[in-house]
This record gives sequence, structure tokens and C-alpha cells, in this order.
Amino acid sequence: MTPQVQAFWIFVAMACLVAGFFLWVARSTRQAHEVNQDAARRLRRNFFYSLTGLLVIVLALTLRHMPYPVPTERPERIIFVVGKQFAFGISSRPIADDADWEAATYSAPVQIPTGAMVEFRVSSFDVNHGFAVYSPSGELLGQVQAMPGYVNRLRMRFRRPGIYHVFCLEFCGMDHYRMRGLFFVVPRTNTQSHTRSLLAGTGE
Ligand SMILES: [Cu+2]
Repeated sequence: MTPQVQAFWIFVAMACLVAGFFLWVARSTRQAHEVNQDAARRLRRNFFYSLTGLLVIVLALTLRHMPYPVPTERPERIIFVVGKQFAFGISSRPIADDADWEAATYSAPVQIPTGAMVEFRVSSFDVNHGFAVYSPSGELLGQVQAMPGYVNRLRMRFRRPGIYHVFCLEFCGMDHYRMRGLFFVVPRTNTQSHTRSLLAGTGE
């Protein structure tokens, strides 16, 4: 099951739970009866403490998996990305102006070694774009906004070698649908021959 399908089923289960709770409340309020103030206060207090406990447990279990940069961890590769209607310039050198962007757009795709911590520094030369990275099999792995006058940093690590596509996920104009880019993830050894096989279409 892909993460998207898992998320869908979790959502369905939670929606059923909420709907069931509403039904239960609606049914239980049909007959009017005395409210026991002490019991209500106890219930409210227990509810507060158990929710707080649940929140702390969930935070403790999930917070360390947040994909935020760790200040002490330095990226192995820095890749510069600039969106401009309607393509992505992706380069291992800074993209400062239109000439740099053009060169990045037309040069050979950037190569990233497997397992390397990569920091994408993402910006835009015109309007907002969405920089979204897709795996060779078409799964969305991560995305960040490409904004004019601002640099967003997205750190990622790729385990699988192959051709990774970038699509724009922000409607940015008439030709938004064809706005894309790509880069290669290559095994650490034998980089050149792997790139040749990717270019020839015999690699993954
Ligand atoms: Cu777009």
C-alpha cells in the first residue's frame, strides 16, 4: 500500500469515528434528564488529562521524524533551482540571472549520488511555482514553493538510482501543465557509465 492509500484509509476511519460520535450524541440527547454537575466536571477533567497525555505521546513519537534541517548536519550537495515560466533551471552552481537560468535549463541534468543529503535552494524569477520532486516510479516525494525574491530550502535523500522528475504544482500561467525539470540519482560508484545507460534509456 502506498503512503497516499494509507493516508486515504486513515482519513476514512477518522471520518467514520467522527460521524459515529455525532450520531451517538444526537441519540443520547433525545430524552431530557437532570445534569449531574459533579459528574460533568469529572468527565471534563478526565477528558482534558487524557487528551493532553495523548498529545504528548504522539508528539514524542512523531516529532523527531519531521523533515526539518538539523542545524549540525551539513548537506553533501547543494542544488540551485529557479522556476521561470515555464521550466525549472536546476544546477549545482548558483543561478543569478536569466543567462545562468538558460544555461541551467539547456545543460545536462544534475547528478546526485545515492544516499547523499541534498539541499535544494529553490527560488523563482517571475511568479510563484511549485517545486515537486517525483520518484522514478512517479510517487511524490517532497515539494516546496518556488517564490520570487525568496529562497526556500528543501533537504532530501535519495536511495534509488534513476531519473527523478520535477513538476510544477502551482498554477502559474497558460503553459503551467508542461512546466517540468529532471535530475539523475546515480550510484556512488561507476557514475559515468550509469549516466550513459540512463541517457540511452537502458537504465531504470
Ligand atoms: Cu506552474
